[in-house]
Amino acid sequence: MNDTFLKACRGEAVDYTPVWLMRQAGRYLPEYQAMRSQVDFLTLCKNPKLAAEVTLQPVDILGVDAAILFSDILIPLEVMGMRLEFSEKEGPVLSDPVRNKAGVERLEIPDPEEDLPFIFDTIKLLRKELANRVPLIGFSGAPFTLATYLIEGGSSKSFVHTKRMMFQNSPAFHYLMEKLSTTVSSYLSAQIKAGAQAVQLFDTWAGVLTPFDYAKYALPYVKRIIAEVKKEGAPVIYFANDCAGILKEIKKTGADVTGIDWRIDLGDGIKKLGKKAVVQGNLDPCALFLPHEQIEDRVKDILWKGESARGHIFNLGHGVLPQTPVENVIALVEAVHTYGRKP
Ligand code: 1CP
Repeated sequence: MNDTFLKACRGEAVDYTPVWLMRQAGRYLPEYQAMRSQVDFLTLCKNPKLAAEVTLQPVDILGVDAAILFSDILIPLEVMGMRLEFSEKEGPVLSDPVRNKAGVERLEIPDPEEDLPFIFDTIKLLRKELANRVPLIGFSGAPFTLATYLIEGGSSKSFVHTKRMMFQNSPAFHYLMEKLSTTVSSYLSAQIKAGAQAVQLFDTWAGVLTPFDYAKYALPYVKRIIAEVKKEGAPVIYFANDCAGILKEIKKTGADVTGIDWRIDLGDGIKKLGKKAVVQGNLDPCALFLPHEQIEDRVKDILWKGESARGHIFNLGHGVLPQTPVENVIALVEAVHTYGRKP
């Protein structure tokens, strides 16, 4: 069994630096595109057989050291009572955004196993199909990031509705964060009970907050979720995109592993988190457009810097972009496996 990834999460000694990639399943893979030409995105997420197939594609094609459940962070918002659509152009659209107390009150706290059975069926099917080849990672959006989608009604640039609600209607905002935190805790715990061997909390938009506001409006909920989910015994990874300005606060999350985006030098990130930290990251996803030798140089640099932490899991600093050439992603994984061998 390849448990290198799980050992690295726990800060244990490993033979080589393990690697997996955020968004390793998806549009850059022709095999994924073939599947998507047959079914729409939400149908794919809700069909355990197809979702499991798409989850396994990068494991077979790239030879990564972990699989990540194919789903989306917005899926649980549907069973909280929101109408969710993915439009080809605009991305996710949530109708009737939540902008006040009444909106928060309407949201239901789901019973994950009861309301999202396909998630747990997919996890169980994947554990069977993986047969311990590599560990399976489950995931959820972190409450602040989920709140931005609920409040904005989709993607955003300025997050003006989110911050306005945060500042002008703090009680309603905190009430929303409470409901989301309860949902995320039970959702991640249920994923681990069903067979997920590690879980990642994606806080994609946490970096739009000032350090003060991150500490006040987001961090307490992240801490609470991580403390709760850790009781299940599986490692918890916390990834905040654009984390450089808030790393001092992120140090307090209690996560087993901290994901780092590419905007900060990995060595500097480790200095801020302390040498006891286990880190994940942080190649710029656009570095995959470089020639192979230059990808290798950047891999070596990141591997070398990762050595100063208690543990390092190689990853990109954010998700694989749809335009990425597959052969470069394969070359990346090979380079990590070649140069990440421990003497
Ligand atoms: O057209 C398509 O096929 C849909 C594209 C797609 C895919 C492949 C979306 C729509 N989601 C996903 C899968 C997905 N999303 C995974 C699968 C597992 C893997 O990594 O291989 C994961 C973990 C996510 C998580 C996710 N969804 C995040 C957090 C991670 C990140 O990238 O920051 C976020 C923010 C979303 C929202 C989302 N889902 C999809 C879109 C277009 C968006 C909007 C992004 C935005 O607001 O800019």
